[in-house]
Amino acid sequence: MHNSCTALALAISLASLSACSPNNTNNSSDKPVNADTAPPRVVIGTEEPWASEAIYFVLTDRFVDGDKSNNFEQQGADIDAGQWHSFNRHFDGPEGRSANVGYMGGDFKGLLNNAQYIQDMGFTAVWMTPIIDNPDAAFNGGDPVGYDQWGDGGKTGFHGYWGVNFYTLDEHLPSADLDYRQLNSALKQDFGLKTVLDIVGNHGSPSYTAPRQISNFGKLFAKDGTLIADHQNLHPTELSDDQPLHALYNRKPDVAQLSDFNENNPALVDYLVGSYLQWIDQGANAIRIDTIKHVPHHFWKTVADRIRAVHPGYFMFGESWNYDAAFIAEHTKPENGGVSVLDFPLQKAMFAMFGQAQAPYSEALNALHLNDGIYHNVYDLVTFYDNHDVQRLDADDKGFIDANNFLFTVRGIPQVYYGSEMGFERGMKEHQGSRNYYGEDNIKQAQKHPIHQALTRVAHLRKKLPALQRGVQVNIAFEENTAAFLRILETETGQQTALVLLNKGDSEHAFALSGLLSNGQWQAQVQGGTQTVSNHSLDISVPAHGIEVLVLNQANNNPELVALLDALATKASSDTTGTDGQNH
Ligand SMILES: [Ca+2]
Ligand SMILES: [Ca+2]
Ligand SMILES: [Ca+2]
Repeated sequence: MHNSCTALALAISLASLSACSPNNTNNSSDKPVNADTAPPRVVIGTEEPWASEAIYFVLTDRFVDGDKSNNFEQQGADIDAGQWHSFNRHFDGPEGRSANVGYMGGDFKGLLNNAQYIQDMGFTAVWMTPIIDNPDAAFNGGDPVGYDQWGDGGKTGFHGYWGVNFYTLDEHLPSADLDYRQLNSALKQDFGLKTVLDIVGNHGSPSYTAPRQISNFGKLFAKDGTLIADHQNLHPTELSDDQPLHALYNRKPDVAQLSDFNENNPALVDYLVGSYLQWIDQGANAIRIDTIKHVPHHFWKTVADRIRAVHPGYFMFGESWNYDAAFIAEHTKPENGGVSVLDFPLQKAMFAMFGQAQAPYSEALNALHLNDGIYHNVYDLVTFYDNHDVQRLDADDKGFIDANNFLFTVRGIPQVYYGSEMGFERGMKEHQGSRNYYGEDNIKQAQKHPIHQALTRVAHLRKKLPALQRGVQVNIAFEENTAAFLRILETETGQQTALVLLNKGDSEHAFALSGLLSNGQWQAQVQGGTQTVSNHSLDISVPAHGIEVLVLNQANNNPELVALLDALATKASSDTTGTDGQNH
């Protein structure tokens, strides 16, 4: 077994070594061509099936309202003279801007009605915000929220992260003829879209600091509707061990005024795991874990083990909102559950490279972690330049085009936040409009937008090229405005190397590449035609804010590159000794 892996397995990580087993064959149809000659080495970043996906992330309530009958516009209007109603809680900001912390009508129907739009851009998966039942009113405690004003007071659970019943869909999402199972089924069968379930394990709803408890805030219900926990609007330190309804909660505050779950209570673990398994059974293909760092590793290890006991190899990634790679990488270790993470350190670098700062491409080098083994497998990380938590990318159209060209070619599984295909609410933070309602008018506009056009091009390139999905990344040069790197995939069933050339400058750039390139006929994916590499060098120009991807469908023959790959293999092999031996 070691011999077949020797070659390469990557400086990356130990997980990949198991993929080198000769018995591990993959018959998927997206394999590169040229399978005639069995190569002596195996070079692959990851065999994780999710590496082939590209994820479009929607805040479901803010995407498209496809069914007015589930908007519940009068919800909460009967409480305290209507001040805690849940629908359309609007804030005006400066310069015509606005934000909203109420429900705005987006639902499963609106998502399904626009699935073709998502598929056409080149995405293969949709991540939706949590689908579970949230409180039926705005929160009447906490710090008041306003435009650009952080707080939960007056905010609703439109985002889904304030669960009160983890087994029931929030009433704003389904339609009479479209529940979660039906949505998943239709997205897959008709549009080839997988789904990511967003789960919470850290907390329920806002649960204390209110003048009085209203609606279902602070409560937790079982699948059959039985009340199983109630914070009773008490500060966590005031909860009592003598009150059974307090047993599922921790005794100290954690995030905001949210009820913090007691991860050491087996009943709590059973409750949550049971709900996750229920939704997976209804068709969720992967899980994104909210606030993962706010619950100890042992909890996630238990959750992952129990899910994978039923669904072997199930892919999960967590939101550990931190820019220290060593910190967030802890989640990726098998002993902590083997959960991939959203790549916040690379997000920070992308924000700097493609936003107002226009930092050089070299900014990314410290965040890529290609060969240092910090992450269990760096190729499994979910990469993004913005989402609902962070400020939207503050860039002009060219910056967004540059960002997408990088995101869809660099290592990792790309995730794009709804609306970024047209620079929607660019530069905005939460409560400044970053989560505003998108709607079909914007979807129509987006299809004519230059960001959308360039995104579609590069997303389809990634979809077509296995090397961009799972190939080992070898950097050639990361400069001020240009980057050049290889993505190398050599397996027993075929070989493909992609040379990625990026230019975020305002003028055409003439790349003069020598070294690391293998001789042969490379196919230019953007400009078209064939480029012949001889003497391991290539001269080629890439337009301003442009991209070229050249593909070689044969084993690499460049001595310098082959030596480099072999050196990485030796390192991976020695790293393996004594650390993870039971897997080999
Ligand atoms: Ca609706
Ligand atoms: Ca609700
Ligand atoms: Ca916690």
